[in-house]
Amino acid sequence: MKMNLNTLMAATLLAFTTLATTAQTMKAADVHPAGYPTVVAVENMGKKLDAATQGRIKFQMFPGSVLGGEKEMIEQTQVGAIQILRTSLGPVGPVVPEVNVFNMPFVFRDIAHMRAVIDGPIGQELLDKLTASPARMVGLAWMDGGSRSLYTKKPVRTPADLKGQKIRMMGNPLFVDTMNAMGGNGIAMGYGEVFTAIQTGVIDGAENNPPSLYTANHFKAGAKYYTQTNHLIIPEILVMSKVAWDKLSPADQALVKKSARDAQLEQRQLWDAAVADYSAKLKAEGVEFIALDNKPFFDATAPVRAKYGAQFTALMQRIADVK
Ligand code: GTR
Repeated sequence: MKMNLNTLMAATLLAFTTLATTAQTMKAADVHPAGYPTVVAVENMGKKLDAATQGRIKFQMFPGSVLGGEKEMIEQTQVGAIQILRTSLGPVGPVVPEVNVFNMPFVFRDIAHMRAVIDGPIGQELLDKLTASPARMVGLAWMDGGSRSLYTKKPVRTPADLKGQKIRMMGNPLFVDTMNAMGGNGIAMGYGEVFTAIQTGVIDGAENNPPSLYTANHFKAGAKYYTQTNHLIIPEILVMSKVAWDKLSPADQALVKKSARDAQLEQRQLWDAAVADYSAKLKAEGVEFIALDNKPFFDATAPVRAKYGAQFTALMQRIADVK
């Protein structure tokens, strides 16, 4: 059948309209600077999506907290001002309480255990719970945030050493309770305020993984002792604003999910290299790594697991059963 000119024009117009309505340049945000494993993995994800969709889906990366702290960025993602957000799961807890199961102290035995859980059915269930919640965010993938340990101006070896020390925690009451149970005084504060707070003595220290401690320069503010408590192993999460998600066709949604999963695996490689690299750099800068048996900190935080874990008993057992 021969297409007449009108049909051809109508078809062309339709194609352009479809393109115009579905093309999206998505703002992607992260508190970490350019070059950080999460930032690189998300940028690469954007490049692959751009190529696979002939430019219909692109990311524009805003690293280094330029769009705000994590709490603010979560809010912007919920309303659709940010389309792609990589955040710690920590500050997502107050918005979606179901995810707090991964935010509990010592809920994972070690990094390998955390990875086995996020890669498996429980990881998918939690992404789905976030998506199904009223938070207006779609859980795309997990990323590695390693394991968090204490860094302070004075050396810490036991919970008793933390007495009277003000330690910055991420904005989630669960973490303030965790620090209080560990022996210190937990203070909730945005990541961007920590440097000055240590420098001016508003706080005595904080807790994080080696890549964050190095790239945020907190050791230069005076926190030179890095005590290997490994009290929190919190996965990072990659989410899309529901506003942006709803504009995608089902095929594009599937493509985004698939590339997010690829980004999860790529970030993991970058992460392992970054932990080794930044740990060496911290030591070279004179940061003292204090190795210790963290059982006293594990025992001290039992009441926190009891309080916040009461609603997750069955799920926590399933997590513990993952080999
Ligand atoms: C980092 C994490 C960030 C942010 C930061 C913090 O480990 O990657 O997303 O949550 O910790 O302590 O605020």
